[in-house]
Amino acid sequence: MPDLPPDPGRATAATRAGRALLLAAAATLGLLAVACAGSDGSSGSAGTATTVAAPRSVTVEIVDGEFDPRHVEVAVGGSVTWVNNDQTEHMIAWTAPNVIGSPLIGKAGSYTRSFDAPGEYRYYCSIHNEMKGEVVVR
Ligand SMILES: [Cu+2]
Repeated sequence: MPDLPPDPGRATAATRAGRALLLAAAATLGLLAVACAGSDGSSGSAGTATTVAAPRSVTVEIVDGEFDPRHVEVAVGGSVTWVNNDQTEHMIAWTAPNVIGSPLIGKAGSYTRSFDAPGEYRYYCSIHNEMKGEVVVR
């Protein structure tokens, strides 16, 4: 035969208050956890959205006496390959920084250079000086 507490109404109210506090605390912790997860996720995606990563490798076609595309971007440590789809030979020379250019690139030939430092690398064809291009490394 169960004994009732001396003051059931008061005990119940206290128990309810305690449960409400616990629920509020749990809800707050839960919201904080969700908020943290949300901010972590959004900061990651915001970072990739504002700075689109440059590709690791890029191909530039040489056709009709032009570099196509003339402007390319590549990641630091990445490489650019020039493919000669023209009928004549071409040869890449660098304006700055001053580095050795390519050997002669014959018909259907190609030349690949990797870039280890960020910067703007301008080049031209040492046979046809009007042919110009640029590689941005970032
Ligand atoms: Cu040329």
